[in-house]
Amino acid sequence: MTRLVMVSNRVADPGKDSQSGGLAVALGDALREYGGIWFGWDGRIDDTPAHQRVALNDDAGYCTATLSLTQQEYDGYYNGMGNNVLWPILHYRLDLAKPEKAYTDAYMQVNRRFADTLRALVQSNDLVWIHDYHLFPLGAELRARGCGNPLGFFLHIPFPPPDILRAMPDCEAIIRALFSYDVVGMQTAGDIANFKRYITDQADGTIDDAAGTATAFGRTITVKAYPIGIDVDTFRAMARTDEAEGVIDRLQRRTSETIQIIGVDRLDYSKGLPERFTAFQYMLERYTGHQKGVTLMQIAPPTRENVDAYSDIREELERRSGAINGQFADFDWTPIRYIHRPIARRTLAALFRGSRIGLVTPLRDGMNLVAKEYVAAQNDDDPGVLILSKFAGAAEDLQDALLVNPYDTSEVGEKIAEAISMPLGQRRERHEALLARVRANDVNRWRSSFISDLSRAGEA
Ligand code: ADQ
Repeated sequence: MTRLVMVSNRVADPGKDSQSGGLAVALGDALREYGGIWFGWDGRIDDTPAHQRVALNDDAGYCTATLSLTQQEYDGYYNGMGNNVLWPILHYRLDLAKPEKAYTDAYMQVNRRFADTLRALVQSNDLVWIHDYHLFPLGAELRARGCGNPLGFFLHIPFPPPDILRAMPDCEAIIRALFSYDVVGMQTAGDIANFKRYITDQADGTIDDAAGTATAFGRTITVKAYPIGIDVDTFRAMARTDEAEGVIDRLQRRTSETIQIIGVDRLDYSKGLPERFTAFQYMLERYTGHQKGVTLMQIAPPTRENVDAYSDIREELERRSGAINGQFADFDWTPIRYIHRPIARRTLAALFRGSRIGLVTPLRDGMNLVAKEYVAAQNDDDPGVLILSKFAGAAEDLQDALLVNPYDTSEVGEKIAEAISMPLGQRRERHEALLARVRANDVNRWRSSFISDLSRAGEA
């Protein structure tokens, strides 16, 4: 019997509402279907010998196997290599990358420790699916420990062109490690094209486009785009409960006579939030008739606050939203409502449905599930307009959104004005096309196409 072994940096807590309904649920469903284990960090720091111990739990209908990190591992592997090196570089932000040898060492050390523990948990028929940039080397470490199982890797964030990628410390070793997997999946065709360019130009490898394979370092692997999606019907239903109606009603009473624009992002420099505020300011300055007629609600919960770049962006956003509100607000209207904390997913779904414009303008994003959630939540007969950055992976598929260059704040401002005045017929046409794409590439397709390619690799 084939089981699935899922591995990610953090193992999701199925009890948390902010996670339920998202990727955590999709992966949890796959584990319930196949049986198996979800392995990774439990999110805790523990400097006692107990951090070595793996904790098993099967409360969620599948087994989780988790480890704690020591403070030194957390600082080097997670905060250092993960947040200060790989995340900025893979998001094209070489200016924010702070590579240090201690980080690379800790990164390898944690990947080796994970491999030691995981090796003992993997059974001979298991499919092993490893997620994201924290764990690039894990497949190679498992192979070094004699693991012959089908190994798959999926990168959730962008894969940049070779010249940017080469800023990664030990870049060649990391790419070589990817060839220990049988299937390497990325979000978009653009990411795959960048990967293939690295293989042909820097690794002396070859590509077979028809077969979807790359050959280098003595191995041939499947390399494909598997665009991640959402559970469309579940999210649509969440936006239509009695509770959701109550939220929308309250929202519309508070903002009567105004058009609501919504932005929902983790507070991260990759999400283009200061530029978004400036674009909104541009629109208010240029289209004075829209003043008092439109409100931007930006929900941006904190993440990674102990990294300087994140506290900087928080301060910048507070300054910018304060300045814009100071410039335009009146006793009966506040242009920007900035909420700096997590909101329950069911409330988010209702807020999406109650908002005429979804503003999703990352400077760079692997996919961006918020764009898809916004589309799914809309009323089919009176839908809102999605404004989407052309640098989000989602733009490859969602061509019927109003696509924008997020760096060009006047262009984004003009598109906001266009969205405000878009006639119902055009809104419906665009929404119908967008919803069809969101449905075509939903989370079930993402999961099952990856797993079936991985099983095929196992048979081969
Ligand atoms: P993220 O960078 O986190 O994910 P995204 O794809 O938008 O970005 O997913 C965020 C999720 O968190 C969405 O489901 C959203 O609804 C939820 N969320 C955001 N703000 C919230 C809030 N205030 N309260 C509660 N929930 C909130 C990474 C990559 C993306 C890629 C995903 C999945 O950076 O590019 O799309 O993984 O692969």
